Amino acid sequence: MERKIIHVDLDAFFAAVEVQDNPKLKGKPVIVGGNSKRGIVTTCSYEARKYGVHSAMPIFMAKQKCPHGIYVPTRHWRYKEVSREVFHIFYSITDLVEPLSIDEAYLDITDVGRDPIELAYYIKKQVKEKTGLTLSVGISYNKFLAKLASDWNKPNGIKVISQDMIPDILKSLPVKKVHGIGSKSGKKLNEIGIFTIEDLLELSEEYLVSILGRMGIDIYNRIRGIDHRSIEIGRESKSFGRETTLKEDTRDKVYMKKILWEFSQDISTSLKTRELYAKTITIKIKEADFTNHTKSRTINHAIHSHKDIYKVAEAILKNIVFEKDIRLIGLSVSNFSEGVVEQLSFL
Ligand code: TTP
Ligand code: MG
Repeated sequence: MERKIIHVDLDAFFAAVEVQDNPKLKGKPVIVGGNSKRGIVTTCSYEARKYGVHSAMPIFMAKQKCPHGIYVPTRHWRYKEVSREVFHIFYSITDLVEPLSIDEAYLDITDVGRDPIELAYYIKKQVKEKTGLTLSVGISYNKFLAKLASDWNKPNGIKVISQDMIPDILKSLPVKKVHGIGSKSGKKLNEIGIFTIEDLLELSEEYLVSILGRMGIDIYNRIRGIDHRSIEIGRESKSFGRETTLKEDTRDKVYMKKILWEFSQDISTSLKTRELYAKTITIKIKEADFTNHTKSRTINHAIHSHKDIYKVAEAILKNIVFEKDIRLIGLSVSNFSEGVVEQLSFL
């Protein structure tokens, strides 16, 4: 039986909460961020987006583009609070909810027994009533297409993608719209003259695998409307990280530091999108003879920035004495807490 999947994503989430809590900001270009050392735009209202401001842009650049914008600091505890209210509404419809981030989720409504479009309007109405916020809803028969659909008419949109629209509706979209094609793969494809999904559809599965690796199989299927991934409930992991097998067995710590720097960056991004902070950092090492070792350090204040994670990782690495060459290195974080944790005083 065909599944019914909904993807929901709140519009300009942090900025919309700021406007909701301070109605004077309504209709104004509101830019959230700027209270952190990095001075990066976290998100901004759609009014600010008209000036070319977007997430991850340095604040100084946003100020050049939109000098009359209203710049407000982030209030994570508040976004978390509003997010909980919104997810409460999702869970009132079905238990099959997969949270993707603080403002985004998949719902499998196959067995809910209600018309998906009617349900989409119901969700919008409930969210508006309880929180004052708007969101965009994508409806389809798999995850890939549902997520693509929610992005279609943002903000405050509803979009259905049904089987009979595939593949035509996808053809003109740029390749980076395909879940699984990141900026690196996108660039690779562009370099060989593949820009749109229509171009991608011309390629054989083998060829896609030859340029994108195993992910090529998923991409080949997704653009043909095939995506069997199920909704993963309660997936909230207790730890996450990255590891890699080294090009050759080595004891070169300078090389390893470079890898840990890169891993710290990815892990920091994952923590930030999940609104999490970690207290325990672990390095995993596999020796040339395949023996595994782990070394952890638990610190007394939770962290999530790239540099903080790297600093701890570097300190752990410094204390490791290699008796053999190693073939794999990994970095992971665990012992999570939500929101900003007050730094413990050592005094
Ligand atoms: P998004 O859903 O990506 O963005 P958004 O809700 O602000 O806007 P859109 O209408 O396009 O959905 O992210 C949700 C929230 O996550 C966002 O309000 C702020 C936060 N966020 C970051 O902290 N860093 C980021 O780089 C991004 C993209 C979002
Ligand atoms: Mg959003």
